[in-house]
Amino acid sequence: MSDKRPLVGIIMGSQSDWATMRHSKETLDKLMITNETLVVSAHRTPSRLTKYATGAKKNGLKVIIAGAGMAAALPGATAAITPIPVLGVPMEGKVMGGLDSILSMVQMPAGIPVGTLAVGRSGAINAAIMAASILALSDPTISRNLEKFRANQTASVIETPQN
Ligand code: RP5
Repeated sequence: MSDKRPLVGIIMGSQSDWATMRHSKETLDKLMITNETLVVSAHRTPSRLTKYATGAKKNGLKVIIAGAGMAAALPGATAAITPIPVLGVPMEGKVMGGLDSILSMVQMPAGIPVGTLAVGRSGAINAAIMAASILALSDPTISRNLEKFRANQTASVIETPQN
């Protein structure tokens, strides 16, 4: 790891989001990027969210990945408190596969952006890679790890489909 303190915070609105959000953690771990995880809900635990987001910058976090479903307020509410980049991961849900969640994250009012990724596992993985890209701008070790990760991914794509 390039730093002992977590550089990326992975937060989620519920334990039920972990099955998706663990992909963010697994991807950051592969990239050797220090991270921490926390269940925190904009609706159910607003004080926990305020404490976490208020302290995020001084605690050394550089990016927050926030996963949530339904009326997915967590990324936006986090971005309202902290100036560090917030990447939103919408959960797949019962309303048109997660359309409710993605719109809750994408439709932020001007001035408080949330970088919103795809619904579900792809979004969770891409949020981690996007966090790595942001960190790589100022961290040569993460930059090298990210280049290796992408080269390995490219090398793993077969040309001929297999049965
Ligand atoms: C959201 O409500 C959470 O992010 C979760 O995706 C959804 C449902 O939560 P549970 O009822 O499963 O705890 O706040």
